[in-house]
Amino acid sequence: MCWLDEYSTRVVSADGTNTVCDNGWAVMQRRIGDDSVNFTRGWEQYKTGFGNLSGEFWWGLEQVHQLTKNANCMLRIELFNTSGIHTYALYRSFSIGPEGTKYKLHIANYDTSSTAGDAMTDVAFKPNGVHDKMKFSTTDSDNDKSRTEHCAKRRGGGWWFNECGFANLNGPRKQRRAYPNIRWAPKRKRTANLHTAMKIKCQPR
Ligand SMILES: [Ca+2]
Repeated sequence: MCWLDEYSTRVVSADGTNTVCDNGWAVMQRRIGDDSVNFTRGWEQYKTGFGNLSGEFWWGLEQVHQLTKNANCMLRIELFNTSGIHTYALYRSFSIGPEGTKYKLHIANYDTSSTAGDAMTDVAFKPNGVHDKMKFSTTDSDNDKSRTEHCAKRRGGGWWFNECGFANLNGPRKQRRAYPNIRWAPKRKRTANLHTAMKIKCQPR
């Protein structure tokens, strides 16, 4: 564990909350496959964070907003799937808006050398290949684009759901056949994942 300031010239967050740093990357989400933490939670918990920094955790939407609001940031997603394969997806542009926007996601510039495929910004698979500009939804706050579904309630977890979408890294580990719920499905190709991490690196503008 370390203070983000050691690695970044940007402020940590309004209340100074710290998170894990991994070679200069601030870890905003981590699941290590031990099922120790339930990721299906309400808005306040996703806002402020939950879990255990030495194991599975969600840092908090407010902290991520504070970190990314005045900086140029990248998001690196790391996956370890049920086939035993490690992959990653790098987005060279990442930030989230304030709570008033429901922590609206801004994600772009997928690095094509990434190995996991693009499950967040692929316009060839509109709408659900695109999570950019989506609002965050939780079981008690439906801000997704589906008029018929409450994606967070139906699929579990909390995410920037579309209708509902190709990615849901906070979904429950328990898999239904149709929807592996720790989900990363570029080009509709579903993978079920055991371990995940979401890491941010920022530079001042
Ligand atoms: Ca809905």
